[in-house]
Amino acid sequence: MNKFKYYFVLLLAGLAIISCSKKGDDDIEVTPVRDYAEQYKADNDSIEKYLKNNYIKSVSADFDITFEKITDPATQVSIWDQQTYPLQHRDVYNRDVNYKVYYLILKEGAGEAPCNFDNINVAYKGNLLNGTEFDNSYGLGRDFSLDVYQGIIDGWGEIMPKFKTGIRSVSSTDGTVSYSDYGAGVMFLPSGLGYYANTQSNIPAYSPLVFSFKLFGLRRADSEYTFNGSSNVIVGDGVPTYLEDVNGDGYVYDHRDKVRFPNMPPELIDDTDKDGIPDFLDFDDDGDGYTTRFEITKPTDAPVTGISKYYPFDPIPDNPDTPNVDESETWGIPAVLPDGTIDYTTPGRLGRLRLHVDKDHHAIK
Ligand SMILES: [Ca+2]
Ligand SMILES: [Ca+2]
Ligand SMILES: [Ca+2]
Ligand SMILES: [Ca+2]
Repeated sequence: MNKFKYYFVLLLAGLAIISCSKKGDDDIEVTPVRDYAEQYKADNDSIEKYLKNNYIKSVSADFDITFEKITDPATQVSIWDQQTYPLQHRDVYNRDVNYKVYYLILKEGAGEAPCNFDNINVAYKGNLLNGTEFDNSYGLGRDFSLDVYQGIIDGWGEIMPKFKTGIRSVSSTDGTVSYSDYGAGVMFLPSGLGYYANTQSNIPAYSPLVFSFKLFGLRRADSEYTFNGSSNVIVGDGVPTYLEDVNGDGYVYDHRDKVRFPNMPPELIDDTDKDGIPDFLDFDDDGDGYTTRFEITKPTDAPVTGISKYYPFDPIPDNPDTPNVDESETWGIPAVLPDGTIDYTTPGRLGRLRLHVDKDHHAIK
């Protein structure tokens, strides 16, 4: 059986808020879920103890890393103290807990960083703090969405954006895809950013998790969704989610989610028109009554040609496989200049890519 699929099903099951254990046929004991802040204290103690009592035994040329318990402190320097891969941490706000999540950068990566809703291709290995391996993709890249509302644990979306993808190449002889210079690291997740109270195969409830990983590739998400009567359907608005991260911190959050974010710090919110819907889920970011789709649609008289109905956000080069068609779109979405004229032609001009969040745009025109 496909092990990946199996775990994915388990990931999807991770939404229960109570854990039950069966005691006999008609006696079901319901245990209330533990307090997140208290559990975090315990998890952080365990993780820091792990970091101080284990050392990096080896890192292979392709960034397979092994840890082992320190048996000779004279020669084995703890993960905590070693300086080859200085221990990093990131502050994460989740369920009213201010987490400090530790991670190691083995290699940053030469490609692009995903945002925390993008789709990634990643090889990984998961261990408990006692060393037990609970999952392994055996060096193969697997596709995941970092979107927590599609079932993945919160910790992945918080740490993967600190890394960059690799450079993809396709073999001209057999079409094999390979990656070089990919990001590689290790994250040490408290259970509150993992499966928490939900027991998984080989993972007891309330387990901190250690993932070592290699970030190969990514596919950008465009996350706006509509409800079609029975479920949410992702349709996007033409602006990729990572470009809707207005404050540029690499992350977007749905601050309407009061379970995850009961008291969302304002500096984590990307909501241009402050209508309570974050830009990456808002069809009209600037609240001017014109949808983003409309605002980034090329007018028929625009001095641009190309394959798309919409302005691209990154220049699109000509496709060498279709020599008779010019698909290049080098200008991208225009900037509105202070005097009200529209500049289609200067790449990188300040204000570019921001037409859809500029509520004065239509007033100027
Ligand atoms: Ca979007
Ligand atoms: Ca942000
Ligand atoms: Ca909004
Ligand atoms: Ca608008």
